[in-house]
Amino acid sequence: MNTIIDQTTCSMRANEKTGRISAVRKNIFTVRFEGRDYPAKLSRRFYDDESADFPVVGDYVIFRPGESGESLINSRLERNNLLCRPDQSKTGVMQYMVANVDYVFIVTSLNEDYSYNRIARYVSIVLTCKATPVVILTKCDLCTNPGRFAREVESIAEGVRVHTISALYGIGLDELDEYLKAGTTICFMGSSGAGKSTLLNAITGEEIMKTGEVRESDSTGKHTTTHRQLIELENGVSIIDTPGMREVGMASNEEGLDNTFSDIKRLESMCRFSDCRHETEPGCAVKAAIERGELTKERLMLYRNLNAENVRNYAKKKAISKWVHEREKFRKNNERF
Ligand SMILES: Nc1nc2c(ncn2[C@@H]2O[C@H](COP(=O)(O)OP(=O)(O)OP(=O)(O)O)[C@@H](O)[C@H]2O)c(=O)[nH]1
Ligand SMILES: [Mg+2]
Repeated sequence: MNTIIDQTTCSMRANEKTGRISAVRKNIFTVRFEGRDYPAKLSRRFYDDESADFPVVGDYVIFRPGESGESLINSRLERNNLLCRPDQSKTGVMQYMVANVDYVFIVTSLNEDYSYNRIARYVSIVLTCKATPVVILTKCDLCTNPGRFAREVESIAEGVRVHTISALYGIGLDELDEYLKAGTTICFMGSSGAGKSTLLNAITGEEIMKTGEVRESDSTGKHTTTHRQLIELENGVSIIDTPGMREVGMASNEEGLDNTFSDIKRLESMCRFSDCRHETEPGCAVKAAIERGELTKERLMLYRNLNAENVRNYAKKKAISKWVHEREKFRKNNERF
C-alpha cells in the first residue's frame, strides 16, 4: 500500500483520523488532532517503501491515535506545496522544511542582520515553492529610517509585500491582520535572533515560544528555537516557527530566480542577440533600461550573482551524483567476483 494518499479518494479505517504534523524530533512525530498533540511513530510502510519521503511539519497524515503514546502514522496526504532549501554545506541537495504553507514571513531585523541579498534569496526560494513571500522588517524601534529599507526590499520583485514592525513595542502588527485568516498557514523564516518567536508571541498575546538574547557585537542570535513547531491559534490560523538559519544558498533555483527577476527576463528577451551578456553588445534592451532609469545596475548585479551561484551549485550537484553513480557501479562490479 502507498504511503501517499490523494485527499479526494482517501478512505479511512474506523479507528483512523486525519491530523497535522506539528513537530518532528528524531523519529518522534507529533500529530495535532482536535486541539491535542499525539506523539506518534511512522508505520513500517514508510521504511519499506524506498520512494517514500517522511512527513514534515505541516503535513496532513492519516493516523491511528493511541492513548498511551502508541499512535501510528499510516500515510500522509498529498501536499499543496513543500518548502525546501539547499542544505547548508551547499552541496545542492534539497532539504525539506515544511509543507502546506500559504505565506512565508521572511523575518529580518533592521540592524546588522539586514541583508538585501539574503532577502532576495529567500524571496526566490519561496516563490519556487509556490508560496507567497511576505518580508517582515522587525525591530523598527532600533532603526532611524525604516522606510528606506522597506523601499529597497520592495524593489526585489514586483509586488513583493513588505511590513515594517516592532514586535516588542507592538508597532505595525495590525498590518499583519490581513494574513491571519482562518485556515491559513504561515511559516516564519529568518536568521537566529531576527525576532521570529517574539513576533509569534506578540501575535498570540502569550509566551508560547521561548525567545533569546542577541550578541551585541554583530546582532546575531543564539539559536533559541531548536526545532520547527506548528502552533494552532484559536482563530483557525496555523503558524510554523522555525529555528534561525545560518545561511541560505540558491542551489538549482532557476524558476524562483525567473519569477523574482521577471522584469530582467522580459528585457533579455528583447535584446538583439539571444546570448547577449548586456555588456558591449548593440541592441541590448537591458542596458537601454538602465540608461532610461527603469532598472538599476545593482539589481542587474544581484541577478547575475544569484544566477552564477545557481549554476555553480547545479554543477556541484551533478558532480556529486556522478560520483555516487560511479561508486555504485564499482561496488556492483566488485560484488560479482
Ligand atoms: N528592540 C527590539 N527587540 C526585539 C524585537 N523583536 C525581538 N527582539 C529581541 O530580539 C531577541 C531575539 O528574539 P527571538 O524572538 O528569540 O529571535 P528568533 O528569530 O526567534 O531567534 P531563534 O529562535 O534563535 O531563531 C530577543 O532579545 C528579543 O527581545 C523588536 O521588535 N524590537
Ligand atoms: Mg525563535
